[in-house]
Amino acid sequence: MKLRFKRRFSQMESNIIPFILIIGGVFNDLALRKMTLGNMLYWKPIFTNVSMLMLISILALVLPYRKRNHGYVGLSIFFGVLNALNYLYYGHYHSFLSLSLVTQLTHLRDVGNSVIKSLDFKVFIFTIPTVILIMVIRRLNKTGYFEKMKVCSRRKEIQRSLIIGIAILCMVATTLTSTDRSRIVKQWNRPYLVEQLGIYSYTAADLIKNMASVKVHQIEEAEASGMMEDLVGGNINSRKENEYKEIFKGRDVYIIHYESAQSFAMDLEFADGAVTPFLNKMASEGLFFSNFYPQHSVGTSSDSEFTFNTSLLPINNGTVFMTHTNREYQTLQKLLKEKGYYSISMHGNNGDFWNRNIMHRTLGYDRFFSKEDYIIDEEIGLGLSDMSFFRQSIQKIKKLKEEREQPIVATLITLTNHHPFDEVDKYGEFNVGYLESTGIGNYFKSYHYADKALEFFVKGMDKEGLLDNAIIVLYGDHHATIAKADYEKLFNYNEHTGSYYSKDDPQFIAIDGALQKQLQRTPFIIWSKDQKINKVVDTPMGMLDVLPTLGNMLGIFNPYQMGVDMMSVDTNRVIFANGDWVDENYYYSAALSELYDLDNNEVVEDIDVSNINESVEKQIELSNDIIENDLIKLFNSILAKNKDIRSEK
Ligand code: GP9
Ligand code: MN
Repeated sequence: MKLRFKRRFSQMESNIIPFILIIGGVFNDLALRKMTLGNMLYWKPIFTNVSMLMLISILALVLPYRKRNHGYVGLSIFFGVLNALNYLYYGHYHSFLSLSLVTQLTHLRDVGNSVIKSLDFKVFIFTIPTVILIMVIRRLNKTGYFEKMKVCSRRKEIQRSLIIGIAILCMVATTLTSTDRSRIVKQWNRPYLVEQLGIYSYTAADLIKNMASVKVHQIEEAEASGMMEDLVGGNINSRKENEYKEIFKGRDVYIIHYESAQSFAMDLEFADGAVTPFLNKMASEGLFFSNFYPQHSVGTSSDSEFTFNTSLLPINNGTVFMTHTNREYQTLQKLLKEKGYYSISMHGNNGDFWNRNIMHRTLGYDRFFSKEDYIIDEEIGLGLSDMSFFRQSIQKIKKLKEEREQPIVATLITLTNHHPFDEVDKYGEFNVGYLESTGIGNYFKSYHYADKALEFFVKGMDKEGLLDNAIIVLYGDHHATIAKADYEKLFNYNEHTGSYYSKDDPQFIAIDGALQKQLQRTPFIIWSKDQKINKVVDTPMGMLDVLPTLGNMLGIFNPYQMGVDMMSVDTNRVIFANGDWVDENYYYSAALSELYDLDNNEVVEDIDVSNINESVEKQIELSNDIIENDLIKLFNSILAKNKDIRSEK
């Protein structure tokens, strides 16, 4: 027994460096999951990490013995950087990095600045394992440890790491549920994969999927045709006449893509008044969807533009605007152009941001006015200030209307109200009381500026007589990635004591589950000067439902839409690209596999939602398949072929 222990110990001793490397890698994953997803001590990811780190550490074993420590240090640095980048990315996008995002590098450079500006110094935690490893190697070098160590045969060491690593992986694999397996293949729910399997297994799975450039799954023509027939048939059969049909037909359509505008702030007032007084006025005068979710994924602004125009979900392993511009989509722009509209988009940032120069053509816009089409007389944040953007855009629209008889549809994409909201000296005065100098307080200052710019635009357009036969369609494109600690400040301030409730105070409001999801809602308003429709709709609505709803009012119909006409339903389920969903009563978090009651934000255990989850996954898959496999183009070609065959008979 003693001899065996001695042998075991000397084996451990001769592997102290890889042992410290693996412990350090596990520590980094624990820290990452604790600081992002919140949960940490769960056995599956820990075991999976040990096996993955063991298998990856073989890379150092192939080096000559005296170079191995460099290899171990290099791997340790890689693990630290991988976790640190994921930690920073999660803070901005509430998801984890994917190789597919590499195509977004141009875009990430700019957003990267705002991520760096909000750099959280906890990120340096991920350097600790490497520092310790280097110190131990230095120490052992001094004692001549590596010279004295008996070098085992490389083949044996590699064999041992392979056997143990694969054995642990197989053991974990036997515990995977069907949901786990399906999510590993699809990978649109990254937080779930990291939570269940740890960052190293998720990264390896992502690498394999992207390197193999595996499509969601290849589809035979017959299968594709069947799927599309069901979708189109379902849309045609479920189409219901309602009083809003063609109510705005032929009017000019001004679409405001309202950057980072969240609905919760519309109810807030401070010493200087409401955060968004003009937006609130528009909501009270128009058709206001007060329970609206933009359904964006990692593509944020561009996802919202995509879903608004196509009534398809964003993909979750990348961004359509960057990687799927060469597909055929049926869009609002194309459908209105068939009715004689001239279609333009306008934005005060570089045209290559989010690849808009390319993707706006794919969406069917006739003209895209980007930064180079404007006089950059005032910059705030990522580009031209909203006030200047709107002032110049009114003149461009006025000129277009003078030159053209036809109705126009114009999408104006705002920019100033963008993370990290730190140019408070340029937003104008707006006192936010106890929230002064906080991230959320700066957001309200920035939002208040954007509200003033919006007011300037609407009044400026009206002064030019451009609103008499028009509608304004406004949507908040996504939430503003406000830190949870900031939301807690807003909800847990005790104005009697001038201090904040502590987390164990019974009055403390935790920002999680359904409340966190509902805070991410954004406004959706269809407004007209004549207040033709003046109503609040609180049925849950997603960006998917915009084209069906607005299209009915404009007299257009998209047979490939995946949303519903909100004016024809009194119940609805909003689904998200990561498998989450929300309806009138519940919010389901796919990452946590938890169901929350919307009334009290409590977790509900006694309701089986597996059927709903299955149907949600089918809808996500259908949307992904349509995009990945270009099924609209395929189906249109099948229809054209059948038409030719019919006409030959
Ligand atoms: C960039 C602007 C903001 O031009 O649309 O993009 P976002 O960072 O919100 O996706
Ligand atoms: Mn945006």
